[in-house]
Amino acid sequence: MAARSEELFKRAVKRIPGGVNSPVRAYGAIGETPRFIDRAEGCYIYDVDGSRYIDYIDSWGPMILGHNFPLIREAVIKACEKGLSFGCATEIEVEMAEFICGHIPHVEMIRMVNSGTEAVMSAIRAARGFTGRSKTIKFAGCYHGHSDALLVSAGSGVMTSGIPDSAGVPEGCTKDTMTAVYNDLDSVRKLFEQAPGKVAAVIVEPVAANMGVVLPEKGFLEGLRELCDQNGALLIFDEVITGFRLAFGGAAEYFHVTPDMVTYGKIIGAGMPVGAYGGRKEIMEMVSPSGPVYQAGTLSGNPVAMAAGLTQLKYLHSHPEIYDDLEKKGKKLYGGMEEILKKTGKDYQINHISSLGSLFFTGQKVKDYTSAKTADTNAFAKYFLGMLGSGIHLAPSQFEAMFLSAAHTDQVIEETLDAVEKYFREENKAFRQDELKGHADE
Ligand code: HOZ
Repeated sequence: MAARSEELFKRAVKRIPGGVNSPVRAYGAIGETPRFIDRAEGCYIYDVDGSRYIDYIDSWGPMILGHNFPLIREAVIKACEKGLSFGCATEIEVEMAEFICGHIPHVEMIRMVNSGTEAVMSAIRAARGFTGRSKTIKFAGCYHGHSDALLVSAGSGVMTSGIPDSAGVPEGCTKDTMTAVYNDLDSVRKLFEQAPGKVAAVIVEPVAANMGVVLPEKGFLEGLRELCDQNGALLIFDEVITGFRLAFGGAAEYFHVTPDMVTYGKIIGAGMPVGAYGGRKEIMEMVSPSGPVYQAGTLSGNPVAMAAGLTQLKYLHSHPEIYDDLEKKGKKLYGGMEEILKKTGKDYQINHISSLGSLFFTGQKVKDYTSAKTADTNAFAKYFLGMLGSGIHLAPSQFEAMFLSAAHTDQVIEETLDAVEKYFREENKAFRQDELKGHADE
């Protein structure tokens, strides 16, 4: 069934570490061959063996309008006709910055980079430059890309890699990173007390989506805002996943909490390799060449990527109904999954908000890294394969999110729910049969 993918994977492992260019793609947590993708359209993705799947990865977030959205494709083709990269200033970079700053009140200035990793790394450097302090507080299970200082108790692929933190990161690089517990303000307070006057910034995924989806409890983000103000530290929202997805103004708008700085990733490139960091003018003016914090990049603000990203942002801004639609679709999908779990007697957890959701194979409420880790990853792997067999393409890890797009129709969501129900009914049957067999063997 996946002969061509298998063949490609055999070739890939000989030349690419683990056969992939980003670990989570390798299906390591699933024990299967990754499907190699040929193309995608709307809510569907097609592999090289000709199988079609309903896609819930959405390129890890940016495909809010669905894959290969015609307007974005046309903008990219038009931009390509003028040349792919100049390494010089362009008009579209100015338009992009003006558009974002004109519509997101807490972003007064913004700098384009090429990925979320780069955005976060640079934002923290700017925060350090601005405050003259060196320490950062992050949260266990939050993932902010793979820069040295932030690969501490990280989420995403690190959670399934079997190693607590990455090799190759010298102690010196992480000595200024302090780790707090998500949804636990006391843990943050204690860290501030341990290092008075030394914390430059608190960085948080306002909705954690790299240990599975974990929602901020009431008062958590507001409490972080207060603690940062009391301690003279900056609050950075990593909105690589939530930016322009939960609301046009991201989680900051959704929860009415204003960060000092924000980081964006792939979403602002509509899937092209883009990231950005921005915030208050006085902070951003610290960045070179207007200030002493150095940060640079030949491909930053690349005209093709800007054309894709700006087209998506403009479309989202002029179609605010998309956000209500995503809320409704989220309720239908994740609410439907909750009903199925109740019916089939499964005590699993579904965390969800708007288009983002996760099914955790645990009976415990998932509110932080420790509770997320109680999930049964073998049960997830079985479920993943069952869903793949029914034509549903999920992220191949218990600790990643499901992403809905505007292209997922009600009918497609119903098909997905049918597949979920079928899986759990069959799994219950198999379980009962094993039980009966167990008794017969006694
Ligand atoms: N959790 C990552 C996205 N935020 C998964 C994608 C990747 O690392 O390739």
